[in-house]
Amino acid sequence: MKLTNFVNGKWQQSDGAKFTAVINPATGEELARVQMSSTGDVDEAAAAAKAAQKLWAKVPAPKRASYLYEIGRIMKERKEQLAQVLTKEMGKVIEEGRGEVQEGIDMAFYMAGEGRRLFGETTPSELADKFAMSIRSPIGVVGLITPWNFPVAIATWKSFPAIVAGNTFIWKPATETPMMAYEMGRIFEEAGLPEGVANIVFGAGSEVGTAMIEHPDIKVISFTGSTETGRKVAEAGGRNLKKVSLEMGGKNAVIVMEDADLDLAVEGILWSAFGTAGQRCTACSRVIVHKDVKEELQNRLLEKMRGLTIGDGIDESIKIGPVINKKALEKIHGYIEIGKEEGASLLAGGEILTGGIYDKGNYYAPTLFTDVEASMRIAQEEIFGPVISIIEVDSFDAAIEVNNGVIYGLSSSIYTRDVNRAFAAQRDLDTGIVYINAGTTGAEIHLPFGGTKGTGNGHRDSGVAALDVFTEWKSVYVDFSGKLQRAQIDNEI
Ligand code: UN1
Repeated sequence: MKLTNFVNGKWQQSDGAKFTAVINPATGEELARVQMSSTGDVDEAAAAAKAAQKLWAKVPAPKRASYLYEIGRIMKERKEQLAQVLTKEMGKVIEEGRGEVQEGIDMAFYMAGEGRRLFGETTPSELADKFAMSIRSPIGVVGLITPWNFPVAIATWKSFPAIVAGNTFIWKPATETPMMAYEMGRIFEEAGLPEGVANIVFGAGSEVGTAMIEHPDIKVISFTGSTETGRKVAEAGGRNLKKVSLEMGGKNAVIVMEDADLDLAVEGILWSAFGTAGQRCTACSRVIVHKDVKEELQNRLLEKMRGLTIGDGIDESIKIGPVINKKALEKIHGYIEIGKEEGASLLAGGEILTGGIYDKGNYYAPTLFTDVEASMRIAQEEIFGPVISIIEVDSFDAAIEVNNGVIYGLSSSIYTRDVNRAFAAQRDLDTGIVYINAGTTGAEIHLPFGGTKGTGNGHRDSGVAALDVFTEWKSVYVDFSGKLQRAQIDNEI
């Protein structure tokens, strides 16, 4: 299978295009080959998107939304097939593959509803017989750069609000997971989305991403990926006076207080730390535990970890799939070495799995470190793999301080039965998402998604907040007095 760009409603290959392999991380098998596009391909897509946007902006928003209803309907009909492709190219276990596709379906229907809202505001004018309102106006052509860990959901968080608001888009999916983008392109076609509204350009960030950020006709860049790359996107975007929305790393913690329901906490920790093999930006990678329950929590975690099945996630009995590629495997393992050198105690895991299927794919053993100091690198840096670091504290205040003592601020969680502490925590935890008595993952699409500090730059994906990224305010004054009325001069109040 050869994956080529989707531009102006057509699948096309540029002359002399190079291709690269798409590999199933569970088996090492080649699934497809994907085009590595050039700056010229981005130029072509931008021209198509620009022409299409002029017409698309004039389509009534409820009509634009009707395409989203159709896209959602097709995704729902094909949910199982999409989940299978997703699991094969990304590696997450099939149950989570289905969950991610569901997240995209939810986003389609939710944003379709926005077609009949897209609320603006009316405001009294300071002059008589004058009407004032602010409306959400589309921005133009937007560029979407998405990661491999949520190849469908994150793309829908960005593309659906973009189009319902009257923009057209160019989407650069991650090189590791282009098959889901191909599937979505087919769905856009089948839903009858007008040509040029949705464009997909495959390729490397260094070439395609850079070309998008530099392109004068692309007005917004919405990026999800590493903080390192995000910073470069922001710098280049700033130079080009673009609106840049960034969604980046996390170092999310679960806090377990001495009054917590420990069984519940153990389940929440395991699900949010080892789900998606720890490759979520919301993944739990630190457990901040009160000293009185540390031993007990550790023991229960260790016991439950023994029951985790690791393998090819296409098999329903598997709980933890592979990590995305060999480079990720090396990076995770590097952190284990660092943790040991720093003096943390390794209680479980800490190895690249070998033998049988493990030799073909990229499998890392679920890992538990304890006696971790909050300042250690394993407790500060994003590992993006199935690794938990346990940090002991002796008070609620210390737990909050440790939680907030990292450069990231995406998600956090606290287990406590004390309602006062729970409310204090939601106020004091410096993250964009806070969970009380639940793990750090599992954000729902109709709430804003994003984080503080090094996680973002003030914007949010998902929820109604996504419309703030893809619209700008237009203030409209209608003077029906029939005479010249001068604001600030003729109306002393
Ligand atoms: C991500 O890891 O980039 O909240 C997205 C969650 C999912 C989305 C994660 N709904 O864990």
